[in-house]
Amino acid sequence: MTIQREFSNRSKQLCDDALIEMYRSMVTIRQFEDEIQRCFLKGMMQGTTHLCQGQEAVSVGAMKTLRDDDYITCTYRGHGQCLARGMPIDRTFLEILGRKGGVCQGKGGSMHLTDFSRGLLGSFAIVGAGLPVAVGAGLSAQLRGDGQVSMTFFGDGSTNIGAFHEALNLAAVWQLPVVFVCENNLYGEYSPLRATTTVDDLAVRAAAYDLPGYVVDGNDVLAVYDAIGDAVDRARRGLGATLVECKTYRHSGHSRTDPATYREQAEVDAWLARDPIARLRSELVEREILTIAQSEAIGSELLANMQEVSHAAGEAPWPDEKVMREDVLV
Ligand SMILES: Cc1ncc(C[n+]2csc(CCOP(=O)(O)OP(=O)(O)O)c2C)c(N)n1
Ligand SMILES: [Mg+2]
Repeated sequence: MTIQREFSNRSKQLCDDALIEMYRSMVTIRQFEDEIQRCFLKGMMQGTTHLCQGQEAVSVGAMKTLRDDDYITCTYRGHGQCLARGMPIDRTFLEILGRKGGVCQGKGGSMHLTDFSRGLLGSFAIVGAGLPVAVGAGLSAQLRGDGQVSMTFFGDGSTNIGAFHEALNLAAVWQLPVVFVCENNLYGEYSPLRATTTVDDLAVRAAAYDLPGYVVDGNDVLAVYDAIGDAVDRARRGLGATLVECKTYRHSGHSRTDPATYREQAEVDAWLARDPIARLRSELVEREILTIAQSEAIGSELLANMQEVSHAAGEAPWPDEKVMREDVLV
């Protein structure tokens, strides 16, 4: 089975308002991550951060293809997916700072954002751990037969983990409605993909399970929407799972204060020139859906709100001690 690189152009059917909403969503994620990084550096955040600046198009393009009752799992680098799925900015911020009012009552933090009401079954800090859970959700959807789809996000590094192969195998054998979305950002922690993996296109691994493998430009939100839309369609029609590899890049380091000095500046510059937000903005301006002035106004409006949310989260109380003892299995 060969890799597929051409997809339906369903994005042509998106109305202007939908495109502007996707733009707003990507800008929101970028500003959110920038603000979380500032809070982290100020010592306001416990633990660590894994930010997704540069990868916003994958989250936004993918979420746009889903129904409200679909399921999602993601990784510790999952803030973007949660926000794109509609997790409220303020409650997400509170959660990451470990405060009262957070989506998980401040007990999950950055790496465990979860919201069952939105089908967000969990962010997983263990590499590859979200895939089998998504397969289980896919099995439940198949048994109910109501056309739900389960989508799981993971990094390139996860494709070398046993759970990745077990998940693809089971999804293939049982023809489950699962969409495997690999965000190939070319690095697993501080190791370039080539140091740990012998293939350039991770989508070829789908062939081992007789599943379709798609490769798409993960910095082009409309291309992501087209490709993942096709995979979701297959799943909903009972045709089974697909592995979609989105080629993308994280602008910052792996986590915390990683300066990412293991990357060549020329490589970083080349990817910054392909910034997914700037690309969508150019396209919308070219198509006369948005003016530069309007895009700047959107940026300022969202930033003012983000700063307010961040300030309020920093002032918010810690969870009550009683709450800390709830939901704990002893
Ligand atoms: C099973 C397991 N092994 C190792 C780690 C440590 N670890 C955390 S993130 C990471 C890199 C994963 O890279 P990738 O899947 O490409 O995701 P990215 O961070 O690039 O989004 C590793 C090895 C872990 N969390 N879980
Ligand atoms: Mg990676």
